[in-house]
Amino acid sequence: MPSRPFASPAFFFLGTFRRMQRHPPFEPPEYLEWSPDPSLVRDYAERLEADPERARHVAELDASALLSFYEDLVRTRLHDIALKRWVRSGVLSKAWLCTGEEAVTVGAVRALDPAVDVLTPMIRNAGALPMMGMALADIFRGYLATAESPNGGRDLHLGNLARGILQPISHVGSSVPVMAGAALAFKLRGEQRVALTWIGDGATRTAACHEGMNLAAVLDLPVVFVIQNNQVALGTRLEQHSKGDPRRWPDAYGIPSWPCDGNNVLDVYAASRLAVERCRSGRGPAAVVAETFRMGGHATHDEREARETFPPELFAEWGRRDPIGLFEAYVGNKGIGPDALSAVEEKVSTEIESAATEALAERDHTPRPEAALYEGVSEGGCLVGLEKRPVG
Ligand SMILES: Cc1ncc(C[n+]2csc(CCOP(=O)(O)OP(=O)(O)O)c2C)c(N)n1
Ligand SMILES: [Mg+2]
Repeated sequence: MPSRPFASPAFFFLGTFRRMQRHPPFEPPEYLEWSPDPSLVRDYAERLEADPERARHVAELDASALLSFYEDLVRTRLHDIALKRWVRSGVLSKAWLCTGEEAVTVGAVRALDPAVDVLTPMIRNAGALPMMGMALADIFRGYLATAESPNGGRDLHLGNLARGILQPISHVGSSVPVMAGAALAFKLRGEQRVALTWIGDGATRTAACHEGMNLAAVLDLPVVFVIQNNQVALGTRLEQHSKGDPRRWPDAYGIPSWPCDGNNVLDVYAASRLAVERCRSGRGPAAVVAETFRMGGHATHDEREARETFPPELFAEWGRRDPIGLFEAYVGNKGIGPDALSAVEEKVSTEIESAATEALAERDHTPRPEAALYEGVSEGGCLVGLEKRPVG
């Protein structure tokens, strides 16, 4: 019999559960009074045990690994809260956040080997950047578009080839053929490396996405496509832009896929590990289909419209599934105490504050206009960066 640590809902009220600090002006109302729903916490754990292959990957995670997941989740949330504070205080006009979707990024990146693999994050995957080694201050510099920002203030889509991060393309779907191309390079060179990108539910409807996924399939390329179904594309709900079950979309290309609970970081991780394993062993592309929900607007400017796009009950339902709160409840029941979680939150919070302060101090470092014409333009593109990185 597998152990059932959640047999009694009362277990949660014995002091094992610790919630990260709330930030009332900057978080969805559903998160402010959050407390664990015992049935959801039970489902969370049971899902991880349901499939032996996934359970094997989760069972390998010790307390220190689980705390690393927590660190990545908390950093992703606090990064967004720092940006929202900047919006509210007039530093930025708007920011694109991933509130409620943090687990889709963290779980997928954790499945990669950051020393050899490459990824391209979409706007809701900024959490991937520090996980691949980009300095937090550089991410804030990107938003401020200062001369020292990673792309010299050209764009808030950030990359760092030396860290395996290809700068995303603003046109959604276009990163799909680019990552198929990176994977083709790995295959032609006989390198056991994997490329990964996220594709929003809306972005899956583009021609570029279709061409890229099809190319990856017919050439058996080592690329993982994480379909991030957050139920909406800008202000268009899923059922307004697509027919059929998103979990079946990869079937159209003959690409095997692993559906997962996008609010369960360990389920996303386990599904992504299986997808990455397939790619690394030369068996061709794989997809992970993560179901989640955008708890805010497309960006900070249309949060009110987003609340009108969906009924309040849906926000309430997904609000109960806060990926960080559920993870806190899960690890609390695995014996990770409140002090360990507090220490992580305190460390990350200090890092975020100091990175934001560092970047803000350079706020008036406007890029020289002529720098846009030549600096960083003629280095030979991504192949230079891909070759520079060590091969495992
Ligand atoms: C090819 C293209 N068409 C339209 C846009 C404008 N646009 C930016 S984000 C977005 C919605 C994308 O939705 P989805 O792929 O589901 O990602 P999400 O924003 O939900 O994470 C649109 C239509 C764009 N950037 N590129
Ligand atoms: Mg979407």
